[in-house]
Amino acid sequence: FLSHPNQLGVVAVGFNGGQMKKGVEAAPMALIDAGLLTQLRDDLDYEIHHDDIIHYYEKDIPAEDPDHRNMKKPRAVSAVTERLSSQVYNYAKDGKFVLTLGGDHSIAIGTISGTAKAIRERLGREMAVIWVDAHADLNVPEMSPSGNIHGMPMAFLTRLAREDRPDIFGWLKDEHIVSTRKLVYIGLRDVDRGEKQLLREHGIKAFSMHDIDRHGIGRVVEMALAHIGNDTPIHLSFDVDALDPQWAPSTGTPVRGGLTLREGDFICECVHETGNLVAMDLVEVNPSLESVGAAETIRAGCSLVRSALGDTLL
Ligand code: HAR
Ligand code: MN
Ligand code: MN
Ligand code: MN
Repeated sequence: FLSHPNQLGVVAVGFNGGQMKKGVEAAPMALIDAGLLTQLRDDLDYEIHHDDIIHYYEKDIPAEDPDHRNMKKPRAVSAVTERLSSQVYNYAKDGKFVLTLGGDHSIAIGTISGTAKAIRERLGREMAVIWVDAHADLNVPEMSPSGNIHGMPMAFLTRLAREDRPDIFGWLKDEHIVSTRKLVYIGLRDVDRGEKQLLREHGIKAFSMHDIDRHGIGRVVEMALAHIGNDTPIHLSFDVDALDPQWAPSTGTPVRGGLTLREGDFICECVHETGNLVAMDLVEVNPSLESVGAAETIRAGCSLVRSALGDTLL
């Protein structure tokens, strides 16, 4: 589905407004300083298109941003993701692979809407999303226990949550939306009550850690890809907290009992092997948390991205 499979558009998003902990905005810098883009260029032969800017979107962030429908910083997240959506769209509409380095997971509202729109225009097709995470990030604002928007992106992207105000996600149009039938979760283990109900009601495909223990990661990835179908463009949104804190301790909401780094890499490798991957997000690396584990978390993040881009396969 990529007209230029060797061309990589990179967006570095230093945004933390979808949750309350400082530090996640430093992740893109840390990942790039660790050599990620150099590795992709020199070892994997990608031609990198990057403005060499870490975007903090200061000018887009409003001074006044009171809560709305239980959402914290709704205008900031909306403005940043609206901008990000068009950055991602611009790469994807040219047929480049788009890699976005977050930032907290609220930025997926921007990345996924941008790829979905480009894929619709360019190929006339609906895209699928593989969401690898300890969390479902499917909360409708009113049912969110925290009000943090990084726990809500998939609700807005599927229209389970909707808001018409143009400054609070009203800019999301039909062309940005993903069908609940084309969404697959892997790695879930901390899902809120209301989210479980939505997963059931809408028959959303979800593989929890329990499923991975039961069937093994190989069978789970096979089932996830079978659900999507073998002729569908895929956007992979990888929250580093899907990994067990043993491999990725430096993240805002760690949950024990997660994926090994090898299982995370394996998911990425299998998605790469489909040949259908058109975009990837890596989010929620927070180098300021668990200072001992920061370097390890960053290395894990680099490994996941390299795996999704075809390293580690012979
Ligand atoms: N479900 C909880 C909430 O809505 C926690 C979600 C957040 N954590 C994340 N997202 N890192 O994956 O607040
Ligand atoms: Mn997440
Ligand atoms: Mn998470
Ligand atoms: Mn919880």
